[in-house]
Amino acid sequence: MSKVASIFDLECLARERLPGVVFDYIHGGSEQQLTVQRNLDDMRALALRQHSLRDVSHRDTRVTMAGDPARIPLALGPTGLAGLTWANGECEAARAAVDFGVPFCLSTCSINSIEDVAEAINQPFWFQLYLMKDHKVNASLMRRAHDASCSALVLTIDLHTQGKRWADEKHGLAVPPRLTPANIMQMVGHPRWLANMAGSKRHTFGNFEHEIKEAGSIGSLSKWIEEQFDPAFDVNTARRVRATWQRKLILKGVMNPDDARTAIDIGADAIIVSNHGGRQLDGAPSSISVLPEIVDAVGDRIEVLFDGGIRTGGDIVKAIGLGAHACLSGRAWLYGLAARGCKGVTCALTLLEQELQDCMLLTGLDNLQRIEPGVVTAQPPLGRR
Ligand code: HOC
Repeated sequence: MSKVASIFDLECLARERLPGVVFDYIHGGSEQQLTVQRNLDDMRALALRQHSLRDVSHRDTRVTMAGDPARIPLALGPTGLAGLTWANGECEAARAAVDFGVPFCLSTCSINSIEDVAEAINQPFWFQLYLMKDHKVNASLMRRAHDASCSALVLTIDLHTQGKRWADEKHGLAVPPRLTPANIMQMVGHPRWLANMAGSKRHTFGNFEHEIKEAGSIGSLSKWIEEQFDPAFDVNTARRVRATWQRKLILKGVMNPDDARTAIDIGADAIIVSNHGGRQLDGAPSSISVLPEIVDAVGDRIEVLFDGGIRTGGDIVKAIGLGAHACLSGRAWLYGLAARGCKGVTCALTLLEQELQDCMLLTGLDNLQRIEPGVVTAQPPLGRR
């Protein structure tokens, strides 16, 4: 088995192992993928300034995220269809997260259901909610998350429609994947994936099997989302969710100071600065570029979490250095899951932790919550004044 040195290696393994229809879904973004690229480019463009004459033999990376302990400041962010990359993928990823000691967030659009994950880990986890037009479905999902002891509800606010992912449209992405001649060729060409998927408990959206009649086989995903998801979702809807859900509430998809202040106003416990990994509004700025102004706007009145372009431990330091309390990542762990299941997720987390430790050693940090200004900067311009 090839040696994995970075998240980028896991990405390559995922690309090799998955049929194109599945890999393109997890890897891609909307339209021209401008925002996907910005998340990566802007993160890379930041510089880390070192302080070397410091004793950093003791380093503390622990933090609490929305009240839950995390061994490193990173939670596994919600990602749709993870269970199409590996049999029972959401349960496998949740197990890896629990064993490692970081929060796991299950997507509404997962293959394993809320109950599957609760049974697999027997520990609290986070549940991400998309609001449907049918309020009965929303109420039922919240009730089920509550009954499964979910400690936090992550309410995604940026999916009034699904960003158009051109690759998914060309593949005719459906759930379960549609058996077109091209897709059959791809699947047959990936026998390890095919054999593994045969062991899957489910092949469609586990959370909707009893909620939405046609959820057993969804022909066109984007059409289904248009039909089911609620474009009327506004601040009053978010207030109603707050009134219903008594545990921690996190608003995901905050990209401007106004929405951040509204989150405080409605009584959310945390926000996630996120452009949905560049999968929604193509052309949106990178999440890292808007983080400082959002942090300035809300101060420490709410926990500010960050998502968007985390591929190394140094990226976590960058986000925290610019004011985030902690981070979430989607693709980094998904590549691990797609490459090697539960072990691959553990591998992704271990790599990120090692890189985080190295970055702390080399920048002179013993505690991430006390990063002084100036550690994370724009790359200084070349040349003398
Ligand atoms: C496959 C379900 O987070 C994504 C999801 C949201 C879209 C829901 C569709 O693909 O970015």
